[in-house]
Amino acid sequence: MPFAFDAEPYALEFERKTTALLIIDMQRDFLEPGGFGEMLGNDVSLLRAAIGPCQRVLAAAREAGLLVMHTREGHRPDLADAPPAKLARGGLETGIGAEGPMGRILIRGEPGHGIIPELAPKPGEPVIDKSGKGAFYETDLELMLRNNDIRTIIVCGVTTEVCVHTTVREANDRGYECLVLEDCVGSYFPEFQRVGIDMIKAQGGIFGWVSTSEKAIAGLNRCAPQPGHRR
Ligand code: TIU
Repeated sequence: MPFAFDAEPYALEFERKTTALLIIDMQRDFLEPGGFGEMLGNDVSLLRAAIGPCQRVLAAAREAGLLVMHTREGHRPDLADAPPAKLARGGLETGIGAEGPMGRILIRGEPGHGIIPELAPKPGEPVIDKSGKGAFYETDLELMLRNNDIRTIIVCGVTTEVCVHTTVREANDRGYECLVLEDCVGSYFPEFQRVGIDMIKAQGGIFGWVSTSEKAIAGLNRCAPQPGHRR
């Protein structure tokens, strides 16, 4: 039976079994004081504001039996999957692959590459390692979505205008309906947060839908199955 999320620009119908939660790049190097993001001069508190709402949505999604997936941006230790243009970008003295405050920056297996403990994946929840900003590029995300008959994706994570936007645009072009929760995504730039959210829902929802953690949780609670259910 279809349920609906209260959303902008209009309600988004969904079914529990065809809806997934995707949490993008909530990694220590982007969010924690002393990490790569802060080292670049960013105010990580702007991103950290999304942690509490993300935790509540994650709990509700798990309770409702949704497929929950997490992504991490990062590279192989040998950097063979890192485009030279990405490595050179910004002319950083301490950039991708360099020894940073939490191990080698954006390298898989290093402490800073890990997902923050507040949103740690549970066993059985797929974690998608991506080398790009979009979660579809050179990953098995689409295969897993298809294998699970997913049509609707609830999107949380960082940063709004970079990895969240890129992933939502990729998903939209592939026919998925994305619900972006504005208090569960974050940007180092308040203006980009505001405009990034506006861009998604403009023109009748050109890339998707926008809602809040509270409204999404209300929708998930409405669709929650009886105790003892199996996904
Ligand atoms: N995950 C993600 O958005 N990666 C970035 O590099 N974001 C920035 O805003 N730099």
